[in-house]
Amino acid sequence: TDPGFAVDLSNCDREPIHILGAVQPFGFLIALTADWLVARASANSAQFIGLSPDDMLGRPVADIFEADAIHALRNRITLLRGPDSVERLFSLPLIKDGPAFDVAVHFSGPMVIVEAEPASHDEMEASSTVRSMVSRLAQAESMSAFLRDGARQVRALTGFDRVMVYRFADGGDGEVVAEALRPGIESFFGLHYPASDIPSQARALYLRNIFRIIADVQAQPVPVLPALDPHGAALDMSLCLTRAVSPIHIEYLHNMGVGASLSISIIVGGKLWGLFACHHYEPRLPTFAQRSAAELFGQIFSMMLESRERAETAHYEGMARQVADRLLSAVAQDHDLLSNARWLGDIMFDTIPADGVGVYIDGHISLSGLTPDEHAFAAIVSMLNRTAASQIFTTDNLSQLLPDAARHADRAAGVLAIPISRRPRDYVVLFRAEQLRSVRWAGKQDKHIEYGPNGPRLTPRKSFEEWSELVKGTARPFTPAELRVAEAMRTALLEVILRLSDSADAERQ
Ligand code: BLA
Repeated sequence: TDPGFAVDLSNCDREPIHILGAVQPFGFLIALTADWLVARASANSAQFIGLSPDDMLGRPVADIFEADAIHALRNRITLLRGPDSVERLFSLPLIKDGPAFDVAVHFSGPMVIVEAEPASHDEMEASSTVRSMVSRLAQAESMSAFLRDGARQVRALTGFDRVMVYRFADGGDGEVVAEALRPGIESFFGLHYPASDIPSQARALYLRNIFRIIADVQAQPVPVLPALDPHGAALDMSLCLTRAVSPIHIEYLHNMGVGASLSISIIVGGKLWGLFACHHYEPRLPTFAQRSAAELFGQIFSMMLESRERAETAHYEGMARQVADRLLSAVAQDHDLLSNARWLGDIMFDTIPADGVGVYIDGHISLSGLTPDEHAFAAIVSMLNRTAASQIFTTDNLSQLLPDAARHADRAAGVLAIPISRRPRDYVVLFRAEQLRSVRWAGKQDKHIEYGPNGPRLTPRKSFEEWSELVKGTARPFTPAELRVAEAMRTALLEVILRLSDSADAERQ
């Protein structure tokens, strides 16, 4: 990387967080060449094994670790599967007459990376702990209960003060969709943050390495020596458990008054769905066994979430078909219903949540819920006639198309329009209010805090303000699933309307 590259708020998606070259002080790291010579060591190694990097660099690891330890490490390395796997060993004595360590090994390119921290001698059985966590989750009745129980389980396991389920939207911004808290701390539930708070390189890394801990936000990172190998390359620490994290992110945590942070990736369908994001207001390092269990829990939680989402989609599609059928048979019996906005809203809002509905038929207007007034609605209809009159039309920011619509964004920023005649003219239109309307920061002002060099931008409150700025005038977008439902309703409506006009024709003849 360019040594003159300074990270600031405008370029932090370019910060090379996988090669920052330091570990956190709770453990140490040794990098071995393919022939098991020590190529790198973290500057704090003497604190753990009495040997400094100078004592070790260039020497065969057989001179340093006990034969049994080397044997155990070699065995584990043969178990590594795929480029992104990490193996763990518990309570392993590394040096003669020395203490035991909890150890992780993995490959970074051709190098074997050994990370170790004093053994916690935690007798916890990760698999049975996780099994009981999972069995509770399986009983959750709704998606929101499932997410909340997930947060509670992670809090029970790790002891962190705050455990959030943070979910990414398509644009990369995110929302706290569930939370478990130590009593007495401010809730972040329902708050939104801009995509920039977890920049793209961090997201890419979190897909490969699903667990990270910052055990003490105040702790000084410890360099891994030498920083560059003879070819000038830095050590890729993507998969390290002790990786010291981005100073920008540390500043964020510091500004929030957080002492320790832990996060676990939630991956659904190969994509980063979200994170368990956890804060503690003191430094905190769960044991190696607890961290391993939390990581395993994250993987199982992700799989359960994926299958729940699939079941939810199937249920939703079934419900949508029923709604279309109900619409069809009700309107066939009483076609005045079609121009009754209130009735249409009642029937449609369960499957396509919206704040208001308008109908335009033969020049007559009917409105219900949060909508523009008649005059503005007529302007929307004429815009629809000019644009995509024979197809379903959506926007999450109407004022981009109709500048006048900015006036009523608080009522109708998003539009889903279903044409209900073959020629342009008649529509059922669903409206969504600006999303800010329903989201407000609830908490008290931040308590007094000394901000880092980038100032209060790096706080959740400022993040939330930034997100608010970004989404001003926009509604929560209509999803592809909702569009499919709208399509089914359109087919149903067209069918009745055709039948009605056929019978009207028949009467005339
Ligand atoms: C990483 N940012 C993160 C992580 C979270 C957040 C959860 C994962 C690392 C961890 O476990 O702590 C974001 N944390 C939040 C948010 C809340 C929270 C939104 O608690 C809300 C309550 N961060 C910024 C800005 C930049 C930035 C403006 O806010 C850059 C301009 C950078 N965030 C940043 C970087 C990382 C990060 C670089 C990666 C840290 C690493 O893994 O090295």
